[in-house]
Amino acid sequence: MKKTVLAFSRITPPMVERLEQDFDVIVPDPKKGDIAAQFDEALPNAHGLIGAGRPLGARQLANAANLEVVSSVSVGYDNYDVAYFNERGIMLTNTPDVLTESTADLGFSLIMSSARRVAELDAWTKAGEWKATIAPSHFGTDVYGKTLGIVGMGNIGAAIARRGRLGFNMPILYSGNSRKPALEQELGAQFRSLDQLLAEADFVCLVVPLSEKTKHLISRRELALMKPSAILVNIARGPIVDEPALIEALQNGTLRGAGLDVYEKEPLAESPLFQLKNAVTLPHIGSATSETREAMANRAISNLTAALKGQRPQDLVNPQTFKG
Ligand code: 8YV
Repeated sequence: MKKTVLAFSRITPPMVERLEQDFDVIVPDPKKGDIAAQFDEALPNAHGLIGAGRPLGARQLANAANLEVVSSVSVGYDNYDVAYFNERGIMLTNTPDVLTESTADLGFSLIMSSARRVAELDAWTKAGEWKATIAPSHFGTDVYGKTLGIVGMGNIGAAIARRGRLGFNMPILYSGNSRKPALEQELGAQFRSLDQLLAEADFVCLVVPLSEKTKHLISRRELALMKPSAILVNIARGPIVDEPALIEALQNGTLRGAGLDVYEKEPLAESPLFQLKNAVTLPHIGSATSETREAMANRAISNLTAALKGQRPQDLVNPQTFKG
């Protein structure tokens, strides 16, 4: 008998087709009524869950008696209660590597667009405001040769640092839990404490996973350490930054600008950020290219399939749950 896979967010038709080769697949469909009700009804029979963007823990999974694996179509796994998964022996997989370069591209585009006010001046031009040669009040700030601070030098952080160092001649600073001798060698990257990095960098790029330790890592005190001419880029997770404190710094001009892809609450419905010309606000698109989303989907399907066939999945977050 085929095992059952339940999708907890929308998955594409090619994903469904690939999964159906091995499994019975249930994808809650808004056309058939309440999605949450369909999910709850299918959950007790599900052996595997696949999707992204939905918190899963004791409350949501209490009825998932047959659940063996949750395959997340994301690299970050802060949505999942890993301690609970471990207790239940449920495997959790993610999709690292395949999104590294796309996400780094997005991080770098936030650096560029914040510095050169790309989004703001695009809106200004389209509003018909360009009536004479632009004034110094429209000038941006250079990226080339400025100091880039990477908070969290993992794969994505390193890919952003490479773009900065090799493409833009930027001295690289980084902070985090461990030294990276290979990157120090490759890019001349220099390790700093977070406070030192914040004080020295012209661009601070946040690329740390969200955890209890990194929640509000950047709060009022940390923002005050940054140069008033500096730009903060967050492509990691919203709660890493104390958003009201950031908004205040942007309003007061104690920080030049921010490039944001993530927020404390998503989707970002209403926010004082919408009034701020010095904030670039993107709708969490770090990995959102067709190629990368397809690669992530395939990686997630491979992880799920391996787990449900008793093989060790390539990207197992909690190895102690593998009983192979
Ligand atoms: C995901 C992300 O697309 O991978 C991650 O951790 O943040 C994004 O790439 C998103 O979480 C799910 O839609």
